[in-house]
Amino acid sequence: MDRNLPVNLGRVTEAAALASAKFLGQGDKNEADGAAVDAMRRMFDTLDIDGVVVIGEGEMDEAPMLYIGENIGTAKEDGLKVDIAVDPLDGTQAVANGLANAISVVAVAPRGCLLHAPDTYMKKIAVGPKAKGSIDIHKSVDENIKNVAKALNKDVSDITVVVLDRPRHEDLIKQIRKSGARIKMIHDGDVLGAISTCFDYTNVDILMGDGGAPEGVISAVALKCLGGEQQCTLKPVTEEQHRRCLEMGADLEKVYHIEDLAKGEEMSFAGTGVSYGELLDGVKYMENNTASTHTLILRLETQTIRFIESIHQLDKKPEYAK
Ligand code: VTB
Ligand code: MG
Ligand code: MG
Repeated sequence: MDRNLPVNLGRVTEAAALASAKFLGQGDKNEADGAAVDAMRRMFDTLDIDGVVVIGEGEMDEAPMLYIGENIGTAKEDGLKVDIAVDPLDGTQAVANGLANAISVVAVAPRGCLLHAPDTYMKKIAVGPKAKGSIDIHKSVDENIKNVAKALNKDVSDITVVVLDRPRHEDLIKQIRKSGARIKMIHDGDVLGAISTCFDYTNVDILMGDGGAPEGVISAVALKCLGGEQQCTLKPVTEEQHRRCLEMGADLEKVYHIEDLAKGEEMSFAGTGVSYGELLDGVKYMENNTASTHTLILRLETQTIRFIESIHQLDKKPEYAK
């Protein structure tokens, strides 16, 4: 894939972040999400790719923009054919309530390489590169924590597990506490949670728990670029979710490794902070009608990790991206 594509993906997530960050704490998650979706789509349409959305904001009838199957980009027949996975705003609730760690994310790979995951829950375990090879989703919480501690040369009491704060995780939380490890609870955003395991300064060692399957595909791309590991199983809860899994011929027993979610040797990821966070700063509004963004850009081919801090002159931006 074009080596400039990842940086252009950063432009896409920057635009979505700038468009949605102004709704921080305003109590309206749909408004924040809508602004992110719109800005993302318009910026995508400036890119010279022949893209298809495989992970998006719902089916065509339900979502007016960035629906699954939508064509993206200006390239036609002979252009670069890619799969696109988006979450224009992972953490709509976080933005609405003025909370941390909302991000805008996209992942891109050659056509056919990203799993068309059903919109259901997924049980996940993820670690960074130093603990790669030490997890097994079929083993107990306690065993996994002990094995990760061993791989990281840490005491179990120095291990931190990041978990989505949800009632469904009550038992998981009990098991983590019993093992002696620490817990970092997050309101939203298990994509960022998974990525955090790859950066020492976040002090997060393992992600555990059930989050969205679409988010699982996006974090698989990021973790692949960062050399981490993720294992997942589909976990439909409602009848509707079971139906979606069956329709897609999904196997509920299967352990999905990174390679099953994101195939091949070429892919890119970009994520921009919307609200404040440990790994990425949120959008900051500054003097003279400027705003700053903080973006993580990953490219598997070279495994380059870029953090880009941009200062935007808002009066020079198109209306949808400010
Ligand atoms: C997670 C989280 C998202 O959905 O995937 C979660 O990363 C799972 O669903 O930020 P529930 O919210 O129903 O628990 C989000 O919270 C929203 O997309
Ligand atoms: Mg979203
Ligand atoms: Mg989401």
